[in-house]
Amino acid sequence: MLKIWIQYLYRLRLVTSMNKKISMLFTIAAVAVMGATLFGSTYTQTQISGQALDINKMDVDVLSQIHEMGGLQLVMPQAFAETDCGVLADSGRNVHEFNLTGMSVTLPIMGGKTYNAMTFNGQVPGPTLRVTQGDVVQMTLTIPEGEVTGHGNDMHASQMSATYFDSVNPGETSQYCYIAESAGVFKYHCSGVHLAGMDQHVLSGMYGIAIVDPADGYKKLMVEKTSGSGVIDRVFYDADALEFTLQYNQLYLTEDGNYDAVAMHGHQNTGTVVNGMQFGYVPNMAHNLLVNGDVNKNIFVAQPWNGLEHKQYQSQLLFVETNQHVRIFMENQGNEPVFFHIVGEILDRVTQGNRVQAAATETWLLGGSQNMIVDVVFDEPGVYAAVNHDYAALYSGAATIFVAGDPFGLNPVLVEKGVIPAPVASYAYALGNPSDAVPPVGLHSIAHPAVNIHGLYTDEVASEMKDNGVIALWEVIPVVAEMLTAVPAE
Ligand SMILES: [Cu+2]
Repeated sequence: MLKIWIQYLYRLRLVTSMNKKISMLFTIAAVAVMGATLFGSTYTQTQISGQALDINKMDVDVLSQIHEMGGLQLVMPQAFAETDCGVLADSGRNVHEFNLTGMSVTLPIMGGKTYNAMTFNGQVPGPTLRVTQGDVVQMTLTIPEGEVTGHGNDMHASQMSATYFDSVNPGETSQYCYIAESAGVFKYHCSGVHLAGMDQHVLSGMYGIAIVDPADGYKKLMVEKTSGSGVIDRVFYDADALEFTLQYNQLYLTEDGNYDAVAMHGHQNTGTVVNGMQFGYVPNMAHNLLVNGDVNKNIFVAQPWNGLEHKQYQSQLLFVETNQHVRIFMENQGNEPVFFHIVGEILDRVTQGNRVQAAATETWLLGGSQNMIVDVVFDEPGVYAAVNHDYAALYSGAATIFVAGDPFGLNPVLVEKGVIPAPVASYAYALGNPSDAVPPVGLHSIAHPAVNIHGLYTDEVASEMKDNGVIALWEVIPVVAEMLTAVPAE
């Protein structure tokens, strides 16, 4: 297959420029021969004869390896506008029902205030949809009676006329279906009321992502290492990875928490949010206690969501193991660019759609409504800040803390105090990872050791998660704190 593709590519190039190329080669050869005759020469035979690309002499193995690693394939996805839910439901493909409810709610912002949010299902971002390339998505949008405005829904994973996702009035339900033809991360968002107010609805919270796993799965990850000066020693990681989602956006708000269109048009944001919150993934009191021995001794410069009273909004950290394949699904939902960088790490691979864009790069730029998958391995135990390296964004909320391994040497303490039965490879085994940064399980997911309730959720959403067994850390932390501070029995 690969060979056919190469031959095709070769033929295409050759045929389109055949005549021009041949005459050019003759010219080069003629000049070379003339030069060699006149001056005595160092030209090789190959140079003199102007030998062209020979498919049989190419290192097909190398190309095959590039292909294996997710390298460039010149394959255009077919445009597909199938929307008949009945036909698609009986097509033999897997069908995923994706039910969204448009609702306006009040949600907190940093600093103890609230804002008038617009949401899908009472959470910001909306639920993450995960399907496999070729699956059918059946999207149903319901707007409850009494909702203040109509809403629409545009899923970028679809390829169909915008007329299908026109707005839905309060008290009504609408549905469309499509085949997720292209793999990658894709935004979905409210399209306003016949496009009017789309900016307000999206920037107030009506956005989310669909992850479309490639039909043939994810590729293993190659990280280039050295085993000596000038000696490359590549390391390969299995396609299975611990996965996270990070969605960037901004808030544009008036003093009383309403959408500020003037601020938006002037690109003067109120704050930068990651998964809906400013500084949502920084240490909290439990981390203060574990690391500093005191709930009130802050580890990080800004801990705005610190305190049990914040419940689902209390900031949480992202825990990974060292030497573990980590995959981050990212979307820029906002109006400003994201210069994604992990302080202390290098982005081992950047993929957009299902095509590798870069490897071993320090920062990657995401424009508005653009996505990427970042594969990274944290080599050393430590604390790493994933930031938007636009300083205005970084200092207004776009700093997300990853903790790899056991950088604080807590294992002996946690085991001794009975918090964990045995040493662990990451603190996720003791505290879990925040639910809003954990995507649904896909083709090559490593299961998170535990998940805690964290996110810009209404109390109803948080309570439903609790009923489904997701850990409410605000209830667990006091117990852990007691274990840690208890005086050992005589
Ligand atoms: Cu809307």
